Amino acid sequence: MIIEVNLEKPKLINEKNTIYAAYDKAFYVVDENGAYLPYIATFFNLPQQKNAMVSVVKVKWERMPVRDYRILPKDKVQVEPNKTIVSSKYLGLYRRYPVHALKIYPVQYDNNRKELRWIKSLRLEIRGQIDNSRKSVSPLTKATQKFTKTLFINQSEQIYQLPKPQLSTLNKKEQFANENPALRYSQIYKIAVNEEGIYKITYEDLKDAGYPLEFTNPQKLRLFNKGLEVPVYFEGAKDGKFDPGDFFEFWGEPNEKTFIKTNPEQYKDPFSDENIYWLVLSDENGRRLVDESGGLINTAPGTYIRPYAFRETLHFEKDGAYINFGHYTANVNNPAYQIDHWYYDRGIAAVESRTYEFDLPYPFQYGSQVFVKAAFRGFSIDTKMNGPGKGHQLTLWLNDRKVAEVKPEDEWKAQTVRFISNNEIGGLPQSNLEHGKNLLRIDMEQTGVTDVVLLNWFEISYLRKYRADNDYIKFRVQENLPRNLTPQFEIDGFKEKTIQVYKLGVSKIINTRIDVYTDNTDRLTSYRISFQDEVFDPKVEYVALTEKQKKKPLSIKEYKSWKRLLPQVSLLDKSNKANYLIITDNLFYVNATRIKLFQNNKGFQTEVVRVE
Ligand SMILES: [Ca+2]
Ligand SMILES: [Ca+2]
Repeated sequence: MIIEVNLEKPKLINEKNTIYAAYDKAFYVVDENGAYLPYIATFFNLPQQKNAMVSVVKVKWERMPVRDYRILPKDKVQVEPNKTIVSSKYLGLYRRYPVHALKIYPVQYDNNRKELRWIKSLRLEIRGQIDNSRKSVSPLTKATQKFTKTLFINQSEQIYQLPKPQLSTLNKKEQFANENPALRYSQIYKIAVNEEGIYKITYEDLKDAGYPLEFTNPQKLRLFNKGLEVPVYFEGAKDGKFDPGDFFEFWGEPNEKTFIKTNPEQYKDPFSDENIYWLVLSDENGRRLVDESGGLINTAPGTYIRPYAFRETLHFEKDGAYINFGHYTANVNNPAYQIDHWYYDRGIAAVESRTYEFDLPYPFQYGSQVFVKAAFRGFSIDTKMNGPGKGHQLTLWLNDRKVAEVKPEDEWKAQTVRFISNNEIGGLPQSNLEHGKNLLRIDMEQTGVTDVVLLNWFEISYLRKYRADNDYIKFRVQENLPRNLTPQFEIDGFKEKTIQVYKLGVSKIINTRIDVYTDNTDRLTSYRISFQDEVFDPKVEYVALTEKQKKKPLSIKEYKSWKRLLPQVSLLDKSNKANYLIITDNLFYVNATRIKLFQNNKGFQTEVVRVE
């Protein structure tokens, strides 16, 4: 492979009364005479996994006199005796492309003559041998072309990759166990959300975020979250172009329950509620929500059944006060993710009764199906409560119905977690719930001791009517429906008629019926959506909402590799080690790279990482 390099005259930077040569994106070395010189690093692709031979075929120098060039004292820095003007090294594989680094040292300084010479043009020959590789399948897709073009200096018809590795699925899984699969693709953008809902991303949204839509075949777009592909609903992808009017939708959730398996009180994520959905461009088609007909087909009596209520579980949690637990060593020694530090308030202290208001939508009126679960942590550490048969005391009430009670003899001690529920006792009556405002009350009656507890969160599980609240409802099929009948969902309560239904992870339901309906019991007149679906899996969830209730993400941003000059190096790559890590804002990046050079010269391998 022959490479022609043409270089511009280097910029001369005057700093602290010395001058040094500079190129954009250059790195720096110090030569054996102490001259501070730029070099350029780039990558090429060759079908071999060992170092290649690079030789200079032709070089044309230019010279200019420079006084006061930056010469560093040799005893203070690590010099690189470097007689060559080019060097190359095999770095490793990126995907299946062998990546070789090419370094060009285009500037030399002669301190006796006070003369700088620089390479104006250079012809290189790179020789390798064909290993076990093959040329990329041609023609390359636009996305791959764009990616190889940015990474390698090769012409695009000269890109080689290794054959697909013959790994078993298990091995492959092990190899990438901790890797974010989204980073294997190109055009990586991060969509941040912190609320549950249907998100709609339009042409304009992506254009505003700088997404290169003109190169994008929407069929090849894929969305990943926490290592798994998320199916999206796409409108306008058939023509292979992402143009105005096109959009996609997906079900988004906040980042939560990260530690709930090991620490059941940690419902929220202790570090961030922002969840990242990775939008990438792939060579393969992405997962899609399909259109599924929900037409009212079974109309004869005795063929369909209308479910009237489903089980809804709502989580209530407020970060009202941060509690340190500073004086209790067992808690101080726990890492932050093992113990929730955020509570409703600074605690409920005996003798006291405190009430917490919360909103519930449309409870069904009949039966005894209401279950409450609340997470508390003790706060007071009164030594009088250390003995046997002593502990915190509280009674939990829902709208003046007793849920459960903890007695001192239950020995709930000091600052430990306690879950309180009526799951074992039996459900409270549905008629005890109101649509809208409801009350959870905590009574603490213990006297003669200091008894303080903290409310972390509570959950109400109840039967809910199929009625939208604020033009939105997430629902599922009613429990224990007869299996020989087709469920016909009828959901009213909508103020607008632009109602759409999604079967989460599966489909968007079309051919639904939307009409104006007046409820027999409460005479509410509203828009109603009806559809039939043969699903009896009680875990399948649906969302029905109006167009206005679709959400927009917090942000859409291009993903920037932590190591921007070597984007092909994964964070988990073993070659990524450093003795000294500088984490900085973009603002200080240039100065930080100078510290990096200084530390490198002292023998510490140093990395600079920019925060976003
Ligand atoms: Ca289109
Ligand atoms: Ca909390």
